[in-house]
Amino acid sequence: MARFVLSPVKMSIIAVIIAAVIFLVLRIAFEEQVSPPPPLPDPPAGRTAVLVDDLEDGDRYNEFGGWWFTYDDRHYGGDSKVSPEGFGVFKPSKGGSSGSYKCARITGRVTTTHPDGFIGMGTDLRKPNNPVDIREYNGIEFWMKGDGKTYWLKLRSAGTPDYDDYGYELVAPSEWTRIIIDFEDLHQEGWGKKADLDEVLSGVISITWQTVGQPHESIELAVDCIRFLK
Ligand SMILES: [Ca+2]
Ligand SMILES: [Ca+2]
Repeated sequence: MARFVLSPVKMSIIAVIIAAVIFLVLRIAFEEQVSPPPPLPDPPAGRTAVLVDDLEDGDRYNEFGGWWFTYDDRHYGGDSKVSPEGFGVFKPSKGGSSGSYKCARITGRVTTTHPDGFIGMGTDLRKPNNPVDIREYNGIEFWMKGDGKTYWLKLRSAGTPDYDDYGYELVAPSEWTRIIIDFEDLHQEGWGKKADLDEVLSGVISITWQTVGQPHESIELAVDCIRFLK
């Protein structure tokens, strides 16, 4: 009777394959949610909400079809650093508002190498640099949680080509907090050319959340359940 003997090399290969399979199975098991996320909260009284993204599908696209991204000042001569970094690599983080499972989250640091150092994250409404008319809405709502530092919510728009975007400054609370901002309360920082709000809303490219001031040794900001309001 022929004996079936494996060489040490073959045994090593089989061991590696088994380890890889166990790793994949464990990874899938731990990523799987126990139950579906709770339904989204009701919109503010008397208003209608249109979802931009609740991040629960775990991908890097929002419901309008645009991409999530992060950014920092390293393309502009600085050395501030955001994590996760870059365009096209975004993944939702664990934990979310209203008992949900996922959110958009960045950490990092802001240095003074760039005179206006910054890091941030955002989501394009369509393909990159493809403006969308959002004049049918009159506000934006999202949940926010962070480090108590101040951030700009900005609407990047074709109407503000000099980047003096319409936005709103807010402090990131330590617990998930609902934020409602009416578009009429948005304003420019004021260093650029004055732009017409209606024109800005007619060509919005992305929604971004960006640090204010510098330096910041550590940054931590999460947002979730982003919706336009009517
Ligand atoms: Ca998504
Ligand atoms: Ca969520």
